[in-house]
Parts: sequence; structure tokens; C-alpha cells
Amino acid sequence: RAPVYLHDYRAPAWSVRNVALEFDLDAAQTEVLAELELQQDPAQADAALFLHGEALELLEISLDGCELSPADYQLDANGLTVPHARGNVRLRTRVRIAPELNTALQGLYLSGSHEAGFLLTQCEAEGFRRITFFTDRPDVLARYSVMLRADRARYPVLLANGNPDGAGELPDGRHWARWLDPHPKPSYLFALVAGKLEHIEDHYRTSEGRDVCLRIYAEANAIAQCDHAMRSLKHSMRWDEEKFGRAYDLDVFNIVATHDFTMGAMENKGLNIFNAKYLLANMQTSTDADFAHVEAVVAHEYFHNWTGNRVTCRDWFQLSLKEGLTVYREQEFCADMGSRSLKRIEDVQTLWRAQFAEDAGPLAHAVRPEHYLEINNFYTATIYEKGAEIVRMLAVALGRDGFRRGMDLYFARHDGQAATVEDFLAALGDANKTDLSNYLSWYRQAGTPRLSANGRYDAATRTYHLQLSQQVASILLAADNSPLPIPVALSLYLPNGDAVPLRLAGEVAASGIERVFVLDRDSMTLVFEDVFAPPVPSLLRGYSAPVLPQFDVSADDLALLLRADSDGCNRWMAAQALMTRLFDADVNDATTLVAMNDGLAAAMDDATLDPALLAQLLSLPADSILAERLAEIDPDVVHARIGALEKNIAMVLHARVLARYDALSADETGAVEARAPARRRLKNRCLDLLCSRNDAAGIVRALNQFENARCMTDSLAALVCLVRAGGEPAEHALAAFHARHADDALVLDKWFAVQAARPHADTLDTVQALTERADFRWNNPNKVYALFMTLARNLHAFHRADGAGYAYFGACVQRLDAINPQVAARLAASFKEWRRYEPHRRALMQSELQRLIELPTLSPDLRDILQRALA
Ligand code: B3K
Ligand code: ZN
Repeated sequence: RAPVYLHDYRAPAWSVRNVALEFDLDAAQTEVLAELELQQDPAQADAALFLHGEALELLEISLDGCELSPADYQLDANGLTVPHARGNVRLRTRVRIAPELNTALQGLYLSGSHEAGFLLTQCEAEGFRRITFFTDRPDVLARYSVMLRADRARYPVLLANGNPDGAGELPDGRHWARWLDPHPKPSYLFALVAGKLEHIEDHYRTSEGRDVCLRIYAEANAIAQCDHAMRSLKHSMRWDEEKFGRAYDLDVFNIVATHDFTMGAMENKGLNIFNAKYLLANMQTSTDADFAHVEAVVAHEYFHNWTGNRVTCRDWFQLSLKEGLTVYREQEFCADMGSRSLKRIEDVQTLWRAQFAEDAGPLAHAVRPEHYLEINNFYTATIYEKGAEIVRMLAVALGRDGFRRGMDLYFARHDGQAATVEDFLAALGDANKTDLSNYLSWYRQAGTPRLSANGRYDAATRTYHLQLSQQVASILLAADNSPLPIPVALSLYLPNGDAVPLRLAGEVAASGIERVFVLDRDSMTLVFEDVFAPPVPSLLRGYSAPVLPQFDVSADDLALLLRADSDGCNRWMAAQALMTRLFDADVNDATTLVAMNDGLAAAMDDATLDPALLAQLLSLPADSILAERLAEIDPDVVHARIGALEKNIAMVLHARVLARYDALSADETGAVEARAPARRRLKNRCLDLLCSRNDAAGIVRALNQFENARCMTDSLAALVCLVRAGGEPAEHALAAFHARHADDALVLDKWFAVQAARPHADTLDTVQALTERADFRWNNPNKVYALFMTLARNLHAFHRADGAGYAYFGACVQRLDAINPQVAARLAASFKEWRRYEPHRRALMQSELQRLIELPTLSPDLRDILQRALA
């Protein structure tokens, strides 16, 4: 397979105006009749008509009503060429596909069992070509009319994009339904669903006066768990109207839940399809985090209706144009629905854990890459999370009203179009009479830039000189290494905890205690006047740019921010910085240790602090972030240092933690109401700390909480503590948990994951044994991720010194590649940091990667990851 390059982009030689599809649906064999109204670009009059198509059995083909003979066209593994077609033509094809053999879950496939399952589609990025012959690229926008026919008993519900356009009976127990989508769309947004599904229904009246019928479909045993998703959907619809002036544009909005889905969810026009994990929610079976995920993903897919569907991407290089922007919108929605600083902390955690690691290794790529081998491998933390950070920087730099003006212009200009990142920047810039084209460098450069800050206080003149400078990432891949525009939101704090009114030299008056300065050169110095004591700078407030901070501040400065910063995110960043310094010093740094311990104790004594923020202040940075601090990663060292740090916190804060746990535990009601999740979060972080030294006091509480839990959050948190401690209580709790939830696939995923996470070398054998169980399915991505994504993060088992973890994991990737290449590729990316490890493990990982890449049969997806990882 040859790489695709951005600079090779050409407008489509052939476009489709209208398409009429007819499906005769059946799990074993489905026939698809397609009538395409094709139009040739007059500027490309020599271009042969080429349509993508994969794994399609061509039964019939005609051009402008004339049947074609095999001499009139060419078929190969990639598609169909009709050399003599010219101008405007009507092409009709009939193909046969086999949904139930489709384990890759791209195109039309079967969810669930042969007897009771239902049919559904996943087309992004290039799955539509596995349904019919088509110009399967995002810049071909067509109007779709879809006729579905199927056996009524087996497939009573028939759904497709757009609005319903009639339904009726057919002979032999069959029936039909027709759907019309008035909005031209790219093929990746096509969807259909057919099967035995229940639904819940609600209504929403848009600001434009349109009555929309909202339905969520799920299998009968899950339909009672869809209410939270429905609420989230209505909140999202309202929010997009209020915050972005975007209303919904069809008469129906349907969502369908499936247990068999490679990704989280899919924004198909008017027919979103969800991994059940991100749709179903219930206090007895879902954690508070699950509830939050459902809200976020429902919002995300809904927001795509404007950022992705109405304005789509010109080509897949622009993927972040829809994904980064939609993640940003989702983040803002969640911030408005709950706690803004908490949401920001969680997003920064994800960015640091997933994106920074990606950006520092061989799979690093720009937010807008220049080339790809397999686009499905680019649904990454960089495209999503870093992409969202770029949009956030633009929003910070433009301010709320300026950003809204820019978005309005973006929608006005590009509605109904396939756009580019340049279009986006131009619209935001033009609406604000400013040039934002320097932000393009953020889209073009891979790697995480560093931001350093050095302050100097001059007591004589009462001035504070703050020098900010940026350094490009060492692994810079793109040719473009120009300085980046970095919005730095900052405040200055005096030792007493007051913020300084900010006045730069030359300004007449101070304006506010927080300001944003855009560093768009290698370095700049800000001079603040009327600063009456040496201040502590609070930088990147709200984490205003996705950079690696390298600030010259003392442990005492960090302690001040941890105590006094009015920005919750920066309080948390200060705590993280203290913990990171202690990790670096293997906890042997008395000044930092005192600063952290005192800071955390003070936070625990602050009755006004949001319990969820306190829980975050008490949490260590993720293992993987701390591991990155070492010149060569030795999992044993990482584990030992983290253990020492955790035990120090547990010991120093023991009395406070115990008291807080007991108080929160006595108050627990198991409710969903707004403040309950924050309290549970703190309670369970306390439990975690109480159990970290295997003290009886902790284990007894964990057992008690497990037995008496009123909600999944509490029962799972206790189970995690018990399993980590091991022994009989762990076995007992695991058995009880399984017995309670044996029929619930999503809860079983948790049960699998908890075991794969146990910090012990033997976990490898546990995982192997778990795959032999009847309730584990190799062809179900959720089960596979529960075991293997978790295993890959397990320092003790995956990184076993004897290499057994790598060998076993590699064998599983190999096995999965034959089933679902995208899943195999995602798992294989877990090896991406192999070069960062100490020599022994590095060699073991390398040889496993080498073994895999030499396999005789390998999917393009997996090969792409292996090649890049080894390059
Ligand atoms: N756009 C989809 C992801 C499609 C995955 C393709 N392999 C989900 C989302 O980002 O909303
Ligand atoms: Zn998305």
C-alpha cells in the first residue's frame, strides 16, 4: 500500500449528486442496489471514472441504462474503473455482501449472535466502500435516499439517515422503510440499522421552531438504562443553540446502542451509533465516571452535526478540523454542566498521559499530518486532544465574543462544504480582523514544545521581569519549525496570597489580576510595575497552551500556588509539580517534601474546598507521566518511587484521611444528585490511600464498602483496593461481583479490567486464564480492550523482566489482527515507547515487534503501526 500525501490532494474528478440505495437485508447475505448520479469535473475530462469498492461481489452493472460487459470495466481489490464514462452519467450497480462474516466491524456487520443480533454500519473513515461502489472520500457530498427491505420478524426496526419517508408491508413476511436525507453528506456519514430493538422517545423543540422526535434504541435488556443519555442529548441541543447559535436540522434524531463497536461512537447524520459503554448508564452498574462519559460522548456526537457534518473535512488530513473542534465544544459543554476547573484538570490529565506520550515517541505526528498509510490509525490523542487544545488557544486568544464571531463566520462561509484547517483559521481571523495564520504551525509541528519562565524581582523599582521563552520539541518532524503562538494566561501572587493588579511598564493603569499574553517569538520579557513584594507567577492558568512547563519556581512558590491560587487547575498543577519533583528525587528532598505535605494537609483542612478538587490534589500523576521522567525507564524503579511517594502521603495524612473517609462514608446515599459524585470521588481516593499500606484499617473499610455499596462507583472502588491487596478477600469479592453482574456485559468488562490491572507479575497468567472463559469474546472490542489495554498499562505484568508480557501480548495482537485489524493496531501501539526503556526490556520489545512485522500475513493497519514504531 502506497502512502497518501496531503500535497497530492486534487478535487474529485467525479462527484455524486444524488444516490439511491436499496438494501435487501440479511445477516448472511445482503444485496445492495446503488444508483449514482455522477458528474465529471470538466477540468478533469480525461479522468477515468473510478469508484472505491472492497470485498464486494458485483452482481450487475449498467451505465445510463445499458448493461456493461466485463470488457467495459475493470475490477481490482481497491475498486471499479469504468474507462469510457464521460460527463454526466447514471451508474447502477448491484452487489452482494456478507455482514455476519464481517469481524472487522467496518461497513455493514452483525452485532450480537446470528440468531438474535442486529445489523448496523460503521463507515468512517473508509467503510462505505465495503457496502457499495462509490467515490468514498469526504469531499464528495451527495443526497441520499435509502430503501431498506428485510424480514419483519427478525428486523422489525429499520433505520437510516435523515427523515423517514414511508414504510410498508411486503410479501413473505417482509417489510420496507424508506429514508430521505435532505442534507448532502459525505459517504462516511452513511448509516443504517436493522433489527429487534426497543426504544425510548422524547421531543425537543428547536429555537427555530422545529419539533424533533428523539429516540434512543437499544436491545430490550438495556432500554431501561438510556434515560441519562436522553437527558444529555437534550442538554446538548439546548447548549449548542445558546453557545454557538446552532440548531438541529432534521425532524428526527436517532441513537442506537451496540456492544460491538471498535470506537466510542459515530456521528452519522441523524443516526448516531454508540458503543453501549458510552450510552447506557445506571447507578447500580455504572460509575460516576461512566455517567460523565455518557454525557460527554452524547454531546460530542451531537455537536458533530455542525462541526463535521454540516461543515465536513476536505480530506482526511483535515480530520482534526472536525475532531479537535468537536472535542473542544464537548469540553466546554461539560465544563458548563459541571465544574469548570475539574473538567479542565481531567482534560489536562488525558492530554499529558496519552498525547504527550504519543508526541514523544515514534508514532508522533502533526495534528494535521502530511501523509498516512492507514487513516484509521490517526484517530489519536494528537488529532483529538491536541487538536482541541489548539482550538482552546484560539478561543483564549480571541476571547469569548471574538471566538463566537469567528465560529459564526466559519459556519456561514462553509455550511454544506468540505473545508480545511486554513479555512477555519481564516474565518476566525477575518471575523476579528486579525491574522491567525501563525497558528497553522501548531497544526503542522509534531512534538510538545517547552515553555520556560524565569522571573526577576527588583525591589528598588518594584518591578518584576518575567522572561518567557519557547523551545521546539526535540523530535520535530515537520519542516516548519517557526516559533509557535503560545497564549500564556498569568497572574502574580504576593506571599500573603493576594493577586497583584497587572500593569505593564508603559501602561497607564492596571487591568485585572489575570491577563493573557501571546508569546509568538522565541522569547519575550514582560515587565510588571507596582509589584510590592517578590511575586510568585501563576502561569498557563487554566492550562492555556499544550506545552511542557519548565518554570523556575521554588517548592515554596508551588506550595503558595497550591494553597492560594484562585484557579483550581493551577492549584492542581502546583501539586503535580511538587509530586513530580519528589519522584525525581526518589522522595529524598526535604524542602519539597515538607512543602507538599503541608500543602496537602492544609487543603484537607479547608472545609470550603470542592471535594472533587481535593481528590485531584491528593492524586499522583499517572505512572506513565512519571515514568517519562527517567532517562531510561525501569518499571521497577518507577514502581518503587511511586510506592514510596504514595505511602508518604498516606502516612502523613493518615488521621485526616481516615476521619474524612469515615465522615463521607456515613453520609453516602448512593445518589446521582449533583454533589454526590464529588464526595464519592474524595471518599474513594481516601479509601485508596488507606489501603495503600495494606493496613487492616483500610482493608476492613474496603470490605465493608464492597459489601454495603449502594452504587457501582463505591463497589468498584472497593473491589480495586481489595484486588490490589490480594489474598482471600480479593478472591471472595471478585466472585461476589461476578455473581451479582453475570448478565451485564459492561459490568463484566470492569470485572475483567480490574483483574488485568492488579499490580503483580502473575497478572499475566490471570489474563491468560480469563481469555479462556465463556464470557470473554475475542471478537468483541470492549472485552479485548478491558483485558489488553489494561494489561498494556500494567507495569508489573506487561513489563515483566522475563519478557513473557511482551511475548504474550504480541501473540494476542497477532491473533486479533485476523479478526479486527483496527483493534490489533490500537493495541500494538502500546509498544510505542519501547526505545525509552532500559536496555534489557528495550531489546525484548524490539524483538517482539520484529517478530510481528515479519509475519507473512499482516493487515495494513497493523503493518503501519509496526513500521512506524520500528522506524
Ligand atoms: N468520528 C468517530 C470516529 C470514527 C472512527 C473511525 N475509525 C467518532 C467521533 O470522533 O465522534
Ligand atoms: Zn468526534
